[in-house]
Amino acid sequence: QQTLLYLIPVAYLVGSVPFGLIVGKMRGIDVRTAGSGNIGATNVGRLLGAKYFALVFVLDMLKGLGPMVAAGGVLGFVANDSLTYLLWLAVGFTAILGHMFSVFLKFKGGKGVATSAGVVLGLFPYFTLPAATALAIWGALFGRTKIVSLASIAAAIAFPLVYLGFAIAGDWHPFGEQLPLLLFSLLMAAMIVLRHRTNISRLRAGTEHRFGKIKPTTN
Ligand code: NKO
Repeated sequence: QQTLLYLIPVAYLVGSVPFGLIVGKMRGIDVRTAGSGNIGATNVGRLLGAKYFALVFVLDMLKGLGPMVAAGGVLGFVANDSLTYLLWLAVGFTAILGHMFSVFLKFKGGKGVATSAGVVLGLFPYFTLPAATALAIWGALFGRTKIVSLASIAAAIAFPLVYLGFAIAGDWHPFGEQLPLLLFSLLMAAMIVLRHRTNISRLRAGTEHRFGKIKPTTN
């Protein structure tokens, strides 16, 4: 447990590494002042091409997966009580916070979709159904609309709802891992949706970017 406490600030630092910005700079652009102005995989891909989307997505995802697997390894991938689960989840949560409020970017940052996906992957086999559902919704919405933000927001909202649905329909035992996992999923979803505020305004105004097209608006 104590080791997990030490991992929390480490996860924050790892999450803070702005891979989208770094990759953009290596190609001579500041992604914060082009496209949507976001440092995420979507904006880098929008500006530099699909290969760069994949690269930044994987790197940002590893920022979530890495700390989760490290913390899981410390525990032997089994936690015996809610507090230990909370500490384990806190490691992933701080990685996401690092990405969103980076210490290297004056506490600005990304929207947390890829890093959250990494944290969720690191919790396998927990969240298998919510993750599969979120992924399916993401794919279906992106396929139909080509709007990444819309797909991300819908996937993020579906994630805790599916978890809650299955927890209640199945065997609800809040004193093990389920309550920590539910709280974590709700918090993560709320943060992702909040970080998409400017996207939501653009969606409502009908001016949101579709993948492949660049409009010269920032934020
Ligand atoms: O530039 O504001 P923008 O249009 O870039 O970007 C909006 C976008 C920001 O997010 C990203 C990361 C790209 C992630 C693509 C992820 C594809 C698969 C993940 C689906 C599962 C999501 C689950 C969420 C929480 C569990 O949105």
